[in-house]
Amino acid sequence: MKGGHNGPRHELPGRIVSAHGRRVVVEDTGGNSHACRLFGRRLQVVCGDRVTWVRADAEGATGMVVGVEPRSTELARISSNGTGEVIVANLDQLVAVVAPVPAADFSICDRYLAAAEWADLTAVVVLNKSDLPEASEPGLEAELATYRALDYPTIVTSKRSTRGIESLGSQLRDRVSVLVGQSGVGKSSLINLLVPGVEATVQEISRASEEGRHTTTASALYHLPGGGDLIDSPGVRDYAPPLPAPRDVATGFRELAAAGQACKFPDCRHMGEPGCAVEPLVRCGRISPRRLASYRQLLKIAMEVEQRLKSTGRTRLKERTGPRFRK
Ligand SMILES: Nc1nc2c(ncn2[C@@H]2O[C@H](COP(=O)(O)OP(=O)(O)O)[C@@H](O)[C@H]2O)c(=O)[nH]1
Ligand SMILES: [Mg+2]
Ligand SMILES: [Zn+2]
Repeated sequence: MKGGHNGPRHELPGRIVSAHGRRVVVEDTGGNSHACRLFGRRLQVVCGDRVTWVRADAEGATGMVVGVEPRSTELARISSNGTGEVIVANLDQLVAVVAPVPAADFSICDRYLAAAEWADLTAVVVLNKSDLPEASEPGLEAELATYRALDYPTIVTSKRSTRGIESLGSQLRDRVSVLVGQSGVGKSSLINLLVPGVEATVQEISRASEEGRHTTTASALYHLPGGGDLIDSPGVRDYAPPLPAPRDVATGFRELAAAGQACKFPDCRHMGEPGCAVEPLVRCGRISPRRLASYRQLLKIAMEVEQRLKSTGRTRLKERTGPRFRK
């Protein structure tokens, strides 16, 4: 008999521990994993989501996710078509990983940190591959010092020498954290050190293509032996978070949010307005010009988004002059 003898199929609580498109792995309350499909086209889940699922034989799966709980937090990005796309749900902490190779892109790091501010996540900066000779370039240390001065914990690590792995471990304890950063910086390698027994796929990259190839598209959640979870996210070439209104973009940058209190105009965008309190602090070295440049890049995107919203808003209004709006 279809449906078995228990009547309606029994809905069970679970958590998404791996997501690759519409193929997901659900962990049940006993810690067992189940390959699942998603029920219906509209259901979308990401790593960290709390879900309800049922046992069901589906193509290559033994379960079906039928519902998703409201999220406490989410980390998202703007996808190539300009819409927001959630990457990870129900996390507390973002760990931005940089390395000397591939060359550290601190503007991406700043974007992740801004995303963490907006999503109410604590944030940490990790410099991995400290064993490489390129790691001792003074420029790198100066950038780390900038983050430290902003009260972001910074941790220097190495997969080779295992330097910093213990302090990274204690920073992660009892929290749900996501590792983010350019492809090839060593996120999966760090997970393999921190979570004994797992084998996160480490991408072997040739020196010739140091940018790292974008091969992983799945994300996965691992349990830390001392408590807490760690989520490996696929590497990115570029990252931009969904942005607030232009006047609020500075809230993603701690030093600009603080300095902005003293600007002459309350809605100052720190773009050369008279009485701006930010620029003098940049000139005297109290605010990093590189951080200001990162802010201005995001501000530019936010302004473009606002422009687009305004123009589509107008079309929407026109479309709405249907019966409901006609006098
Ligand atoms: N020298 C050195 N190489 C590392 C370190 N961590 C990772 N790698 C190498 O960097 C490459 C990319 O690592 P992977 O963990 O896949 O990076 P991911 O793309 O951020 O997940 C691999 O060849 C790793 O062996 C490190 O601390 N030192
Ligand atoms: Mg990886
Ligand atoms: Zn200003």
